[in-house]
Amino acid sequence: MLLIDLNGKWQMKRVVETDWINATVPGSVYSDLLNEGKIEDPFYRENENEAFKISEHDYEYKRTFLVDESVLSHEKVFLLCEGLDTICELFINGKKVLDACNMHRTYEVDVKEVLKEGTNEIHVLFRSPVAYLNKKQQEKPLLNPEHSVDGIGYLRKAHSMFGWDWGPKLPDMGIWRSISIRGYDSGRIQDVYVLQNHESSGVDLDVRVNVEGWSENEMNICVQIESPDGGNVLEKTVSVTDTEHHIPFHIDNPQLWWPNNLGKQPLYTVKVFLSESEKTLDETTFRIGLRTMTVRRQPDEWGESFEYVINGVPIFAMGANYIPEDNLLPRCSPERTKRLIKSCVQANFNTIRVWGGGYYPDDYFYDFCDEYGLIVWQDLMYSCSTYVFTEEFKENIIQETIDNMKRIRHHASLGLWCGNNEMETAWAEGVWDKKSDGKPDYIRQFEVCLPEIAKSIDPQTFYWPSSPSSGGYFAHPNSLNRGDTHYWGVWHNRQPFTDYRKLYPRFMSEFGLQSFPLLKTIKTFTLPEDRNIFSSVMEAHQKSGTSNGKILHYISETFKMPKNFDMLLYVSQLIQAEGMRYGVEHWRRNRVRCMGAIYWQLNDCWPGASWSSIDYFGRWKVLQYAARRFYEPVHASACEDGTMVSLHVTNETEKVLDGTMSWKLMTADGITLQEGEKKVLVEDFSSIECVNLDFSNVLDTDEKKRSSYLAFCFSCGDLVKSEGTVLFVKPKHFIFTDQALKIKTEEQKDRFILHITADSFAKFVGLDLTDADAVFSNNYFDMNAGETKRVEIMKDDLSCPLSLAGLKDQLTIRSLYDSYE
Ligand code: BMA
Repeated sequence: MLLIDLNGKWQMKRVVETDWINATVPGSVYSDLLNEGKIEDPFYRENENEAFKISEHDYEYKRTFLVDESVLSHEKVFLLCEGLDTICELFINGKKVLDACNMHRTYEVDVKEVLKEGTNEIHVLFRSPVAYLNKKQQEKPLLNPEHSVDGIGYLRKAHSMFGWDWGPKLPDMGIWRSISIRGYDSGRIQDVYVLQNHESSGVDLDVRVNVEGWSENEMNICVQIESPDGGNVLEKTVSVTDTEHHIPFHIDNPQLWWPNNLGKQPLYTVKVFLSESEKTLDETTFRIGLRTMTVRRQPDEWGESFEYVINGVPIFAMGANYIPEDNLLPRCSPERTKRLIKSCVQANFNTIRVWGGGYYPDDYFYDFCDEYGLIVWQDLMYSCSTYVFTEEFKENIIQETIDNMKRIRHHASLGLWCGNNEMETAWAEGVWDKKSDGKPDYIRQFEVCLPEIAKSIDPQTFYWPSSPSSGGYFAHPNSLNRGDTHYWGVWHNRQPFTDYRKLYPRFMSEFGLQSFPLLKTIKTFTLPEDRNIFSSVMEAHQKSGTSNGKILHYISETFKMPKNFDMLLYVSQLIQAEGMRYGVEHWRRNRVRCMGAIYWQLNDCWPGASWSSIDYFGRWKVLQYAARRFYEPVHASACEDGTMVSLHVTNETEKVLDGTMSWKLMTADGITLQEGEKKVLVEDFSSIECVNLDFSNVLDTDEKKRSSYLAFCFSCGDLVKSEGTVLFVKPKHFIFTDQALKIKTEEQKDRFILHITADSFAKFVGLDLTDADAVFSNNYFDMNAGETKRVEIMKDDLSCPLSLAGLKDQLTIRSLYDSYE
């Protein structure tokens, strides 16, 4: 039971200084210094370099709090620290009560003896994480990526805070999650785990309640299970006889939880009370979803399948990789995360991978995934580094894993636990073997210790040793024939994105292309003179070497040279979106053989160039809009080869579709050269080729190939389900003409409606607002000559309220044709 909330106002200072300044807890050194005007925004221009130096110093925090007799009258009084970042000593009234060294852990200390009635003082001393790593590296160097501070494997602290190929080096410190004093009498609930057994007659629940008791008095456990609408409550009470109790429930007519686009997300509330006579000693509440969820691996003609199976249904996983939302953790909030998760489902995601180089997200992250229906692929927090698996390290990470698995395991959205990011591949295919003797430690950690913990703490969730992996023990971890795959030939090796079509992975969990964020975002960290992609400031906000040049390389393969900085940003996003579309459509066409596409990466932790589809400020890049189309449950796509085109439909729904695929070969100014249609039946959860077309007779000159395109559309009755276009040359060689794009606007109570017209074929028609942010119902789409497109903006999705006139003032429109001279 909460007795004293220690969050709120504290004081802090650098240890060697004398003046204390105001601080906020939960919080951090960087954010306190920033709030008190002691440093400039570390994200601005090249401020990161100076700001980094802060992390080379030690800092301390203190506050006082009042303790009255009622606090001390509890049998047990604990200090609960839900997040300490990272190496610190904690004192109460001058007595050391805790040494902590793991940001991912929850620490609890019995403080009854050190507290006194009246004013008490708590004092936390944080040691520089950078000084610590430097010292440890001198003793025995560990391997890690070039882009981070060396030795990250020595500290259980979000690795990306030390710099990544998309994020700054700002290894902050502080009390980053809640801190409080809690009191208990007689006993308390230690943990609750709900095991589900799905039968044809309903769902059997085994509610496993562990209690800790220190009195002889009789205690009772009461469990209540409340239906999603709250209307029905099942309740059972048992008396405490042991530490572990199994309380069975049967749920008739269960309302099953489904991922986004596959069904609803009903959540049952579980309440557990521990009581003594009439007095409640402890209680806990959480929500579960009734579903079965696993990963099926079955030998087949290609090797071994790797697919999520939910409630018995194998599904094609669609989503992106999630990284920490901010390098300064106090800037994260439920509102920001909610907006991000909502953006994922708006773009038809059904899954999200929490990448292993950050931290275990807050409870609200999983709550939103439960509510919106995103399956969470949860990496454990190890990435691209070697670790020394000493007894001390082992104890530390076991505790960390238990803390986090117990916290997260009940969430309906939890899909799997994965040992680490890209470490098995580094050992099996990289150069680590020649530089380090840590390979046996790797096996002990990820293939013995952690899976054992997972099995005892969360036996109902699938464990996977690494991403990518083929099942472990260095057996071709990045094989295309089994397990999951990361493919970086496109981008890191500069291969053309058309190479994606040469690959038939079982589950693609990482692939990506970089782009720049929007101009509005770049303006937040640059001066006008910095707005050139090779300026020192723009290069400082590109963390992957000389990748600004690589973005230009990819642009040059597909598009004309953009005419100015702003257009370069736009075209960089187009190339990224085209690459991802190209890959995903191919893998969805090969549904069954491939059952997942999770692109790298969803979001950013600061403003800069990266692989993200949503930038630091939550703004949708072109890719996020493209994902909304290429992840739509019913998606039509084209596979072109010269003047041959096959048209396909992929159906990720339980409905059989009776529809029509229609196509038109057209000139840019709207003359139809050929047209046709075909009725098709698309089975549930399947992908089919509808038709194979050969235009070699019509498109017999370069001139015709450069001025004609194919528009296709799959519809069911009057409803257009999905549509697209195909060019027969690269867009840079297509002859576009002036499209005279026009917008008519209209206002309704909850939304604005835009009617857009084009005089000739327009590609990647992009809408934006100069200052405000909006999510458009469709964006960066293609338009046929003479066509009118309707696009909506929900007022709820606007970053600030706008009148119709205000909206018109800010609205901009462009297409690929406007990007060059
Ligand atoms: C993958 C990820 C990240 C990295 C990204 C881009 O390997 O796991 O470590 O940021 O590639 O290079």
